[in-house]
Amino acid sequence: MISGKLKRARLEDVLGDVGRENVQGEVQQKLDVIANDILMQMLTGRDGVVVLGSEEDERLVFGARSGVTDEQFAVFFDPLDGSSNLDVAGGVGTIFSIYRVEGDVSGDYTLCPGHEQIAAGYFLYGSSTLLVLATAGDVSMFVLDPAVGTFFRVATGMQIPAQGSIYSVNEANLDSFPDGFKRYIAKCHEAGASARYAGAMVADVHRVLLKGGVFLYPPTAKAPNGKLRLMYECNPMAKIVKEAGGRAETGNGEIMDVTPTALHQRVPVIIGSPENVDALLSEL
Ligand code: FBP
Repeated sequence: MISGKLKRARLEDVLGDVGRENVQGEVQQKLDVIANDILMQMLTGRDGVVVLGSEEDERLVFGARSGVTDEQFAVFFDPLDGSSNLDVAGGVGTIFSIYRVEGDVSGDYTLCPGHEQIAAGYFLYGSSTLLVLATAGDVSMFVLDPAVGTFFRVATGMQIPAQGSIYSVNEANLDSFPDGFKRYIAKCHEAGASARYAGAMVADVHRVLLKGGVFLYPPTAKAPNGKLRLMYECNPMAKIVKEAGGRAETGNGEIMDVTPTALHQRVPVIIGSPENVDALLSEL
């Protein structure tokens, strides 16, 4: 449904903003709200989905029927990642993270570290609509065939290349990066590495997953903890890349080791091929 809305966006006049800010202080795009509503409706209606956390909602949302089925889940999601690309038909995505939940959690739920995720994934709405899904020990890719409205698996057991010549970072912030990041990026320049930055984490991490390299969102003067959100951007991407043999760090340890303190907390991000991440960490 979201993929269809995106493809018809300019025809249906659903581009532009809704004139109000979300809890992040970002101006909400119409499609952010549409995607959030679609996911909330779909997920809150499912038995077993007892906790929901969205980038677009200030607080956790509790499913209607906690304690009904043995299989209970908490789902965290970024309904539309890369919102700044919407008006220019650039790559955007939906990111999700799933945890198992024990017992009755009516109204009270403690956020868990990323290592406890049982599954995570993203949909990338690009030249094709695809799903990358990580479960224990496997990363698989599926492509939507719009003719039949079904996702078909096209890859399983995906592995990130050990090393890659791509670095993906918003270099406009370079001056306010910590020195170690500046040194690493200077070495990328010297080595003739390729800079690729779509401005959407889903698109940039997907490229690194397939081609190798590293995606960065370092701390900056403006954002000392970086910009990207732990529960529904960094943890799920970390699980996917790590299940595929990569690394996912904050600069002070693994992303998935971070004990969450808030639904919308931010952490610095260093995600990618093990050799590239090691090379960067050695500069920090
Ligand atoms: P949202 O669009 O979900 O708010 O995501 C944040 C994001 O767009 C990431 O996808 C992307 O990596 C980053 O912000 C780009 O930030 P910047 O414009 O500062 O480089």
